[in-house]
Amino acid sequence: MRVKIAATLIALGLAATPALAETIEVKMLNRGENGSMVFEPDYVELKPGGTVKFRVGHKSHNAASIDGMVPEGYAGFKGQINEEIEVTFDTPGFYGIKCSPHFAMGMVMLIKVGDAELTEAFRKTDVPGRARGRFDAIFARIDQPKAAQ
Ligand SMILES: [Cu+2]
Repeated sequence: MRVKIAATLIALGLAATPALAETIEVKMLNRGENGSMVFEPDYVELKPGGTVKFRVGHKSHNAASIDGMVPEGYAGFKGQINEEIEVTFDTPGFYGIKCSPHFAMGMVMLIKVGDAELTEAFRKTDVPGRARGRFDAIFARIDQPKAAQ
């Protein structure tokens, strides 16, 4: 019995190894806590090698990276409508994500990978008005902890 418990503890220890990559689920929704046409959550922080799984909450959405809002040299990705995709992020930096058909309605989110600085150029990337409003709200939330220090 004692041996069995020890073996279980070892197994648990291995499962908790920090190297084990994390996966965070983001839902694509017609309506969420922050209004209509949203990703929920709209801000995710990952370690390099972490994965976001974009889940279909409601139909007619997709997840795609926004040109100009990804680390330099990043190829980008684009899911099909109603497609649940898992995207692994290896390169540190900020990634702006949109739903292609609802970009103009402000359906966007932000992903931070590793240590990254939110540059002025990134903040000012040209996006539709409602997307601008959502991004500015996310940036304000990110900035808040710094201001409180
Ligand atoms: Cu959408």
